[in-house]
Amino acid sequence: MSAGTTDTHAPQSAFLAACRRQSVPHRPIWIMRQAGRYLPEYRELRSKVDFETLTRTPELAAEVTLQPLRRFELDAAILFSDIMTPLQGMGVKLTFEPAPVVSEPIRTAAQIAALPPLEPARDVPFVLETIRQVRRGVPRAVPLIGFAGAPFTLLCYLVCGRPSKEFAPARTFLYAQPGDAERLLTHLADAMAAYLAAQAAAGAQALMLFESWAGLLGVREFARFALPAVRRTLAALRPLGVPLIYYLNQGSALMDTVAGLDVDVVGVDWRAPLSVVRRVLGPGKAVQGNLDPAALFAPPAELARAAAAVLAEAGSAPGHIFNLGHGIWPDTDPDAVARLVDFVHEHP
Ligand code: 1CP
Repeated sequence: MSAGTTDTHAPQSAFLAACRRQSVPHRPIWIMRQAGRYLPEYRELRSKVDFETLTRTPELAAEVTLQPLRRFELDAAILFSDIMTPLQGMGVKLTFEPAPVVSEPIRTAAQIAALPPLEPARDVPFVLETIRQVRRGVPRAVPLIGFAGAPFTLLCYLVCGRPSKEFAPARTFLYAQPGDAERLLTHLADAMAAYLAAQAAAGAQALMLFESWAGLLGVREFARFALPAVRRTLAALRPLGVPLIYYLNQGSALMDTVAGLDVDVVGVDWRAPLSVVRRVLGPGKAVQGNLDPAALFAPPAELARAAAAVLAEAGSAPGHIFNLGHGIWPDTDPDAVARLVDFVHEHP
């Protein structure tokens, strides 16, 4: 049985209970990038409308948010948007090709000082309206996750201008202009706090920060730059009372560094077993993850074995939300997702 099938109170959902480390009737599961190109119904819509228009048209963004929930008994919805969308709201010129490309990378003290604060109701009203529409249309009272990019991950795109394997300009920026880096991170931390608070006010029931490029940094640089900025965002959001999730990609070496963060859930990639992650984080944190997206390409019995291994490593203590370790790949077979969701629900 999925969360909310028999009751309409999302606060009693398995997902929200697991965020709070309460016991659950079944293990909740949702999938990073669950709305997207692996779904034929998304591709169909996307063939007529470009990505940016999708995200800026509340009816369409709400429709895409809901598409995976109609197919699968997922335990949470995630807003269909992008981590770069609020930066566009702050006047940063960027295009999606399909990955985000910033036409004038931000690298100077003057550019940083000129960045305006984000005023969500004025700058990204369509995101807030999408949230309101999703909340009205969501089936089975599934809770909605709002999200933002974590400050350092946003800095990577702003400083480099485009995605890259090494994000060399962003990393050299930290060493060459540490004061500018700290000012940019502080600005982004405040902007994302305002953005996420507005999402919660519009109806988002959990808030997630994506640190997709955590793995670029050594522990020392992470602790000096990325961590204080995340802490600043989280501190501003804590009084709201909604569960807070911090996802780190390639963050295995950073687990003891994030263990002290005031966050409800730490999301992780597949590289370290959840048993190790939970031991390092301690009993005060829930964990989210961490099946390798590649496992969805295995024959059903192998996929089941891989999912069972994740469940076993997570253990039976409350506070595990099943997810992939990173976003689902576009060429994934939706039937594999259906099998995974059913398997996780059948193995509490
Ligand atoms: O062609 C298209 O349809 C555009 C592809 C696309 C999509 C579907 C982009 C461009 N963004 C998105 C949606 C999106 N992005 C969502 C909502 C979908 C869902 O989860 O159901 C979310 C949560 C994001 C978040 C996001 N965007 C992250 C963090 C998560 C992660 O994967 O690490 C990051 C790093 C981005 C940047 C981005 N935007 C788009 C792409 C292709 C990328 C990745 C670029 C890169 O690899 O650097």
